[in-house]
Parts: sequence; C-alpha cells; structure tokens
Amino acid sequence: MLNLILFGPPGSGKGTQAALLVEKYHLLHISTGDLFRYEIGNNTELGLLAKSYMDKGQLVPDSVTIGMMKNKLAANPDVKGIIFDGFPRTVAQAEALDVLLDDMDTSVSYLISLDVPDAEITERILLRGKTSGRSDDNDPEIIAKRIAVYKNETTPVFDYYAEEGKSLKIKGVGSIEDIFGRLCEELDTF
Ligand code: B4P
Repeated sequence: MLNLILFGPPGSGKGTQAALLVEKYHLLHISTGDLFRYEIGNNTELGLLAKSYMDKGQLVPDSVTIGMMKNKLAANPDVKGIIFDGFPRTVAQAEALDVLLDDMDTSVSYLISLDVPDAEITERILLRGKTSGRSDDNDPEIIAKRIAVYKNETTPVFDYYAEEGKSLKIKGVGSIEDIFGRLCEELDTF
C-alpha cells in the first residue's frame, strides 16, 4: 500500500496537489480540513467544535481529530493506498496514525513536504479568501497565527518521520503542473 502524507504549511498547496495525485494513483484522499468543513456545513456538534478552533487559527484538539481519522479509516478497509492531507499535524497525531495503520498491517510510506516561503503562503491564502468563504482565510492576523502554529506544533512531525528516513522536501513554488511533476517523480520511485 502506498500511504503518503502530504505535508507543508497552510496554503502550501496540499489540497491542490492531493486532488491531482488521487486521480493519477487512485488513492483514497483524506483531508482533515475538508472533513471538518463538511461537519461545519452540516452544523453538527463536531463541526461547531472544530469551527471554534479553526476560526482562531488554532488546531482542533488531537483527541477529536484522531477519533475522526479512526472512523474514516474504519469506513475504508479495502483501499490501494491513502493520501493524508493536513494530517498528522502534531507528533501525538503521528503516533496515533502509526498505530491505526499498524492495525491495518500497513505503515506510512513517505512524508513529502511542500516548501513555500511565508510571504507567498500569506498571499495565496488571502487570494483564496476572496472566494472561499473560509473565515480563517481573510484575516492576516489569523493567517500569521496558523503559520506560527505550523512552525511550533507541526514541523516536529517532519522530524518524527525523518528519523525513519521517510521525510523529504520538494520545492512548492512554481506552476501547479510543475509541482505535480516533482511529486510524481518521487512517487514513481516507490
Ligand atoms: P486545511 O484545510 O488543511 O487548510 P490549508 O492548510 O489552508 O490548505 P492547503 O495546504 O491544502 O492549501 P491549498 O491546496 O488549498 O486546514 C484548515 C484548518 O483546519 C487548520 O488551520 C486547523 O484549524 C484545522 N485542521 C485541519 N487538519 C487538522 C489536524 N490534523 N489537526 C488539527 N486541526 C486541523 O492551497 C492554498 C491556495 O493556494 C489555494 O487557493 C490554491 O489555489 C493556491 N495554490 C496552490 N498551489 C499553488 C501554486 N503552485 N501557485 C500559486 N497558488 C497556488
């Protein structure tokens, strides 16, 4: 099974690239951000809870996020492989993911991080904010908070998988097609 963690700061293009990768490699795409937005759209209890964190640029608590991931994996037992988009975002989530995949007799194959400078990220998110309707995309202060959370809480996940020789970085700046080409080059060696 090919299990890829697509990693990188907010707005680095994880969702954009994941959509292209699932088409080419026929993998299951799991985006925790999309799962939360689905719950928010349906006004569920989980959605209301997630929104209270997302609107502030904070991470949704690990227990909630891990529980949601567990349900999603249990609902999809027979997949060829999975793209994890926006998960894990903390070391506790990474540890939980390893256990969940171990129970499925599989493991993380690779973590690929999209490397994009802060200034470009902020520009991209603000641009998306004009049409996305996402309240976390419109305010430069919230965006700065999301970037700070990424640096403090999420980058240790890169080091966590680097210890197993599974982490790599690719340049996340350029056209969407060029970045997709770089990702495919890496995945085709798997
Ligand atoms: P996410 O939904 O994961 O959002 P993201 O990091 O902003 O998006 P992504 O990197 O996928 O960017 P995209 O392709 O859209 O998270 C949102 C929030 O949910 C988090 O802040 C957190 O609160 C919560 N959450 C999610 N997962 C969690 C977890 N595991 N634990 C706790 N909380 C969690 O690209 C961004 C923009 O750039 C788009 O407009 C795109 O068109 C553009 N773009 C893409 N590639 C480009 C390129 N090459 N050049 C120019 N523009 C490009």
